[in-house]
Amino acid sequence: RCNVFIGDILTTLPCFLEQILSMVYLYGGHVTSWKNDHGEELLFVSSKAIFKPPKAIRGGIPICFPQFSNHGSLEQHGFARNRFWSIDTDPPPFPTNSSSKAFVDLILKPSEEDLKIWPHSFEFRLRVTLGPGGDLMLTSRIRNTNVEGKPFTFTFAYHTYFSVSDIRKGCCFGLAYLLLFSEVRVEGLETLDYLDNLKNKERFTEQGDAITFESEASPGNHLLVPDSCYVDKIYLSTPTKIAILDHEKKRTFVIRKDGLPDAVVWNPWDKKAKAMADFGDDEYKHMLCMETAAVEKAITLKPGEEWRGRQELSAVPSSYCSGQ
Ligand code: TA6
Repeated sequence: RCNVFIGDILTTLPCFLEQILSMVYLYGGHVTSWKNDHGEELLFVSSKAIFKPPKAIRGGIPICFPQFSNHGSLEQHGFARNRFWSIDTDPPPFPTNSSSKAFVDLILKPSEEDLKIWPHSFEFRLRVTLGPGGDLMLTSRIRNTNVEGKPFTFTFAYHTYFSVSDIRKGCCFGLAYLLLFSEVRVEGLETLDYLDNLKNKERFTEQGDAITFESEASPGNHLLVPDSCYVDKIYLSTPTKIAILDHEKKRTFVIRKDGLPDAVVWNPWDKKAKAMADFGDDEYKHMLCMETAAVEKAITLKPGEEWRGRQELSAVPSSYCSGQ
């Protein structure tokens, strides 16, 4: 058994929990580290990240809930990543295909404040698991616990920041030839409610079997977008397996997902990087966000219903990446 600090409380836990708890912040239910057998960090966290409210931690795996992006009254990407979660000491049975013992269960419920801005009772249980081969699994279970019979609707993403040696030499497989759903948000003006306002969106299909990067937000910016705009390239109905090839490191990240049909690809590139206080000017070169998400088709839960979204990350030698 090991003594660990959870927040500022000294707690004794089984030692394997200590390893997991060193990777997860209760603030945001936020995974901030995932290392391979050689102790190499596989996730990107900015050197300027802020690990306390009101900013979400810049890097790792922010949880976007109850909304992806910023439409309606909620803050960008919802409030879950800006709240303190608790260790879930009494989770209901977790049907998982992992035999791993190294996991931690976290839980988030809405505060009175949260209910004022999003009037829905929920239980959000997150299990972070380190698999026997070093794979990292996140499984979210979101249950509608409204007693007055109200359903609720949400969108969701695991906003994962992968560490890459050089964004200009990396590429993604498994996304091309898919319908691309580009949401153009014009800053300063009224934000487009992109879920209901499809006419403002462009849909087109990527060409080629791999996606490379040469500018902000995404591969091959097809939209002539003024700097004042955000562009999120949201890939719809993507395969359950996506690969990111890092040429220099001879490494491939493999992302497997369930319940998360969409994928968002993002890199701020140079101008936006300079404009972000919690991001180093040159750090954009060494990170790529590949976000497994449920965005285009929002999820509706009736009272008592539960939704599950799972992503499993592994890092394998590059021979894997022949675009399989
Ligand atoms: O990655 C998708 C995205 O919506 C980008 O447009 C960018 O805004 C990014 O999320 C980061 O958002 P954040 O609120 O964490 O600065």
